Amino acid sequence: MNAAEKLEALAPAAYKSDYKPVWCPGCGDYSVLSSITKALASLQLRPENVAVVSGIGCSSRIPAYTTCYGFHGVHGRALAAGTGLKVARPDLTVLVTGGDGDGYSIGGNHVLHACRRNVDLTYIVMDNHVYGMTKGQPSPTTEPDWKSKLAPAGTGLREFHPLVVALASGANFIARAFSGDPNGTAGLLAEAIRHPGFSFIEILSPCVTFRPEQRAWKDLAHPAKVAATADPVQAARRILTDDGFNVGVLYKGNRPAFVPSGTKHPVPVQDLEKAFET
Ligand SMILES: Cc1ncc(C[n+]2csc(CCOP(=O)(O)OP(=O)(O)O)c2C)c(N)n1
Ligand code: SF4
Repeated sequence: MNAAEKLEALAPAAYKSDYKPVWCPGCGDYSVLSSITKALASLQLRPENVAVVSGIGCSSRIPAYTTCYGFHGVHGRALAAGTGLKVARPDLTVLVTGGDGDGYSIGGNHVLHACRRNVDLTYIVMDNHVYGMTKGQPSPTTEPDWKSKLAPAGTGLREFHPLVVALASGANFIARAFSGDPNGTAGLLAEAIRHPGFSFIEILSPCVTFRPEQRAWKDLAHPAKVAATADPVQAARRILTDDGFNVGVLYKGNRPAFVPSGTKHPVPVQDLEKAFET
């Protein structure tokens, strides 16, 4: 029996911290948290070998609710922190989590370059088409005719299409999930974590407080009818023409993950400490 086999098998509860989430009752993010813990348990990754990195927003609270290492950073900068961590500590499994505001507004430029760099990490966006934490402003994925206090006549602006942008920018794995299907989402997350390179998973996660009409997503979400493709042209056609509720792996590329040359991996902590002394 090797050392790993001697370790006790971990159930999803082992990845949940004692902090009680402060999300509104019915928020989709509860199910996403549950799916993350299920995915980690299915892969039997030890919590001390996983880091969950986020920015700011309701969805970005996730790191505190897990027993993994966590970093709750600055709005829109989660991918910068997560990419740096993975490059310095490639032995860790890195999950970067956040919302559509965090990722597609203030953090949009980081998304493009994280896709392009193709560092081996998993980016999980809980997309509710609104800024939940700051009380319901439109986000880049908000529909142009959605009326709110800040935009009483709607924004009139075309929505950002994250999956197409991710594909064009070089993400190596692209999936859409729905929080209302926690087991299906856990399976997609596990597949995303296992796949080498930058994996992008967009989870439709309703904000029941500012977008109560999103409760109807449970009737709209449906499994993708076709298997994942490794052909970016086919994936682009599919993603551009689907109804936005097509759930499953939509693209599974085979680009090798980026590994920086000339770096000793993992960098021993003593070496890092020495670098700070001089
Ligand atoms: C630099 C900076 N700008 C703006 C804010 C205010 N702010 C906090 S969360 C947030 C948006 C949150 O929306 P989203 O990322 O979609 O997450 P959700 O709350 O919907 O899960 C904004 C604008 C901030 N904290 N820091
Ligand atoms: S405001 Fe919306 S996103 Fe934030 S916790 Fe409440 S339901 Fe969830």
